[in-house]
Amino acid sequence: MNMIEGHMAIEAPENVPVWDVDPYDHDILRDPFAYYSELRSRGPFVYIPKYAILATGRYPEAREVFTDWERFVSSRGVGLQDFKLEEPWRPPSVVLEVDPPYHTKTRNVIARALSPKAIRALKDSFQQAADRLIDELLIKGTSEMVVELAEAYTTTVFPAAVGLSETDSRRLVDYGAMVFNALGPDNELRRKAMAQGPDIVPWITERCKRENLSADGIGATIYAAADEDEITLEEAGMLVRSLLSAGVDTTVTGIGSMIWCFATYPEQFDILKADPKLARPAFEEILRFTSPVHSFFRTVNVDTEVSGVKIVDGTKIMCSLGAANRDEQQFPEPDKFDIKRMPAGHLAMGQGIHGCVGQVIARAEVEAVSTALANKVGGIEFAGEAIWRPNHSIRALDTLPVTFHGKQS
Ligand code: OVV
Repeated sequence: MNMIEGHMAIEAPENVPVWDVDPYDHDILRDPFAYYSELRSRGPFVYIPKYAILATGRYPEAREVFTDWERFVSSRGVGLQDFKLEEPWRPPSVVLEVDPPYHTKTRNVIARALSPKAIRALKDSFQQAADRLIDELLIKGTSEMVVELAEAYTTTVFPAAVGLSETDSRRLVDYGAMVFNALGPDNELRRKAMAQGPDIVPWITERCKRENLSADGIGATIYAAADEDEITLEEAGMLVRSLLSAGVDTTVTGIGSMIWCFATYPEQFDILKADPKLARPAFEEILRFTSPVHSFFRTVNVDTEVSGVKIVDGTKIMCSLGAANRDEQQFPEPDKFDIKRMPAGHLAMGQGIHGCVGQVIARAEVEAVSTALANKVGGIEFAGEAIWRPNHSIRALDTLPVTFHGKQS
């Protein structure tokens, strides 16, 4: 069998356009919107020879692949590598990289630990942290918002909510970067991220142990499920690892992208200021518009057909969530940023049984920040060039120099 990037090197299926593009080109990762548009226009699927994969940027196909977990499995990895053929860099996630029936058990445990009821108790502390930080940034005036706001805030409130006894902003952020870069090709970007493993992975593993977690956090709730024999102690530790894998870079990126959106579209920030209750729909539109996780894969686990295209077992399908969220068939005037749009069904947090299990806490974290902005900040203005940081699965800001102006009172 011919392999490429850890999966079977399939041929282009009949009637599927071949597109000689590299979706991991750094120019595309930094500014993907022309690529997204061409991906959608070429067809429901394209075949990308460099990686021998199918890619879809259209909403209906991306949604179909994401929701049908029986034909499009996660247990063979959600990146380029097929775990059936190659061993992944770390033991697979017991919730992201598994299928039912096993998935149902772990998902239930982590979903309960992150339920609306569990998260409600955290809302006040999130708001206090956000208010305090925005006050400081207002006094400072101009700041680099990736480090000073998005990372500073997320790596304070989230580890506290999980109950970590020790936090390290850099290691948490860089672990996320490793996990998300690992889904892409074995190139320089991935190797550079992975080179940090010996420093970061043992630290993460240590943080996931029960004795290093507070008695009242989300981590403790997960371990309590092991006491009830719902999961094993080892699985509990692995689910805490999932929290640290998926809960930091995603939220950091969401907050950075929110500031970027409001600096780019100040009239939309004025609308939020006039009605701070728009914090929730505003975040949905920020998610749709920026798609912090730009792509995830599924692996075809049975010869099948989608939109008239015959697809064979072992095919890797790259679902471009960023492209699907700008599909004009689904979202009229998709390139318009409109916080009142309420973009129901956007794919930024996935869809179906693997849809983001942390979305309640993510929303609570981000909405505390947007509420603080709406209540305290008069204007959000770029103070230099915003620079995006290439990552194989996340579209994150690297540098975001911004000035917060006070409210005239
Ligand atoms: C990158 C990512 C997303 C979601 C879940 C996980 C990782 C996990 O490790 O479970």
